[in-house]
Parts: sequence; C-alpha cells; structure tokens
Amino acid sequence: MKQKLEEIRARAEAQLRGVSTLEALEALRVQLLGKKGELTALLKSMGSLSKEERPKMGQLVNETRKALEELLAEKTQALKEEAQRREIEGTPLFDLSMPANVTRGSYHPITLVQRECERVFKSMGFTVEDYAEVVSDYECFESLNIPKAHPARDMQDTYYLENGQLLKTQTSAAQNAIYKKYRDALVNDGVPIKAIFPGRCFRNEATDACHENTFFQMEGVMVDKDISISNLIYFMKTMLSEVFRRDIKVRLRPGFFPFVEPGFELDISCLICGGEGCPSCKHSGWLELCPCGMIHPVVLKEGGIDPEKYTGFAFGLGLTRLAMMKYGVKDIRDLNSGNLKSLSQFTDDE
Ligand code: FA5
Repeated sequence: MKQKLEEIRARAEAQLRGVSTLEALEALRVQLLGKKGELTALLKSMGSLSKEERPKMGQLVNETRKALEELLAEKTQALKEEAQRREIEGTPLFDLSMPANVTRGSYHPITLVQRECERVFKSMGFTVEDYAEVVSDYECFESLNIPKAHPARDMQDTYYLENGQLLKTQTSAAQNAIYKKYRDALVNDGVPIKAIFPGRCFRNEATDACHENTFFQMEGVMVDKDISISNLIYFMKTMLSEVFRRDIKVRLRPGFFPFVEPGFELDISCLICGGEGCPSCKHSGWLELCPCGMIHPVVLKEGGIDPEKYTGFAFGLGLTRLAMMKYGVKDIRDLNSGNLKSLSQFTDDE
C-alpha cells in the first residue's frame, strides 16, 4: 500500500507538469482526491489491514493527500497568473471602437487672456519668455532698485523658503535676467530688447474680490535707443483694444515703483459696474490693471545696459484682473476656485 501511495504521488507530479488549463487541473483533482478518486479508494481499502498497520497507513495517506493538495493549489495559482498575464497582453490600450462621447475640456480664463496678450505682443515683435516662480531676493528686489529695508518691500510680503529664496511677488523679478540675456544683441547688433514674460505671482495678503494671494501678471519690457513714454502708451493702447475689442475708458496717473522713473498706474473703468463702484473695484469705479513706466537708469545699469545710451519702458499687467474684466468675473477668488461648472463656460472663440 505504501508503494501504491508513492506511485500515485509520482504520477500525480508528472501529470501536473503537463496540465495547461484550469479545467484539466480540476479533472486531475477529482481523479486523485474526489469521492471516487484514487486516494479515497485507498483509504476505503484500509479495512483489510491489521489494527497495528491501520494508523500508520492512515497517517501516510493523509500526508500524501496534504502534499497533493499543496501541489494542486500551487498549480492553480500559476495557471491563474498565466491567464491574467495573457489577458493583459491581449487587451488593446485604447478601444478604438468606443463612441467619442467624452466631455471636452476647456481653457482657464486666465490662460485665454494670456494667450490673447501673447498673440498681440508677438505680432508686434515681442518674444515670450518663461521664468521661475522661486527666485532670489536679488532677482525680486535688489536688482530692481529695492535694497534691503526699502519701504517698498512692505507692499510685497511673500513666502520665503528656508534657503533664503522666495516665491516671486512680481514678474518684474525676471527683468534683470532678460536684460542680461539680450544686452549683447542690443549693444553689438542693434537688436532692441522686446520681451514679455507672463507668470504666477504670490503675495502674503488678505484676499477680497480683487486681491488674491496667488495671481498672474505679465511683464513687458522694451529697450532701445530713444524709447519714450509715447512708445509705452502706444503699446498699452494697442494691447487693450485688441484684448477687449471695444472702447474702454482708461486713465493714466502717477505711480511710484522704485524700478521706473517716471512711473504710472494705468487703470481701466470697471467693466463689472460700468464705473459706478462695486466690490470688484473697491467701490472706486476704477481698477488698477497695468502699472508701467520708464525703466530706471539704475535698473538698466544693473542689467548691464548703459542708461546713457539706451532707454526703455516696462509694464506689469495684472493678467488675473484682466481676465475678470474681460469675462465679467465679479470675484477674483472664483478664478482660483477650481469650480469647473463656472470656469468651463469661457471659450476663446468670441
Ligand atoms: C507690480 O507688481 C509691479 N511689478 C508692476 C510694474 C512693472 C510697475 C513694471 C512698473 C513697471 P503692483 O503691485 O501694482 O505692481 O501689481 C501690478 C498689477 O498686478 C496690479 O495692477 C494688479 O492688476 C495685479 N495685482 C497686484 N496684486 C494683486 C493681487 N493680490 N491679486 C490680483 N492681482 C494683483
């Protein structure tokens, strides 16, 4: 009987190796361990054994049953994994036959006005520059004629990193790098510097209908010989008429920024209330949109450009506020809300 058990086990192992489907494996299990299986038949035949032999043989049969069960379980697992692998490999990544009834995404209103402004300035020969959001104190303040302890810093508190860098408060932070990047072409080849650089800005400030702690600006600079305020006003007017495509009231008033001289605030009549006064314009009827001015000689010099030979203008357009005005968004915070229902209603095909 012992020999018979060993025989069954050796044969079962050989059979298992040849099994390639779960169905064949089940058939083998029934053949070995089922009610009418070989092992059950052996157990039944133990009645013919002596009292002493019976427990020993019983133990041996049980050990063989356990070993066979383990072998069957291993083979079951291996076959399942193999079937899964084959299914994955055989499944196409995209079901090309699926109907294309997916919801279309849409651009964020800020992206739309940014693209619009980029289109306008590119058509006037400006390059579009990308710049970092984390910058040094030098880039954001010192290179812009705002030394440490200058009171102008109070208006632009921001988030500082442990390594001394900071989240930029204004796109003006890229000015110095842009001057250095293009000054050789300006000086050696007479190519004017004409660049815009849109970007995200951060300020530690209380939010309201027209202030966010994270917002977008778009800086623009032009440097060449004989650049004057007239050039600045021409580019500002062209940009606004192209973006709004209708007449809007603007006003230019003096404004102080240490990196321009003279400096201006360009405001537009609030398009939410028509100039009557509302929370979006802090009840003044006007919205500060695009401070600007003639680049301060100290800033040009710091960028490696001789202020005796070259002059230039710079502006810092509030892109988020521009999006508010263009799309009639009453509260700036809605633009950062992530509310797809309201944000997806804007399109660029107006
Ligand atoms: C500046 O940031 C200057 N760097 C702009 C500049 C550039 C002046 C070049 C001269 C020459 P100001 O802090 O005013 O300036 O911000 C510029 C514009 O960004 C504002 O007119 C406004 O439209 C927008 N802005 C400023 N702070 C916020 C805010 N918290 N939320 C939303 N928009 C803001």
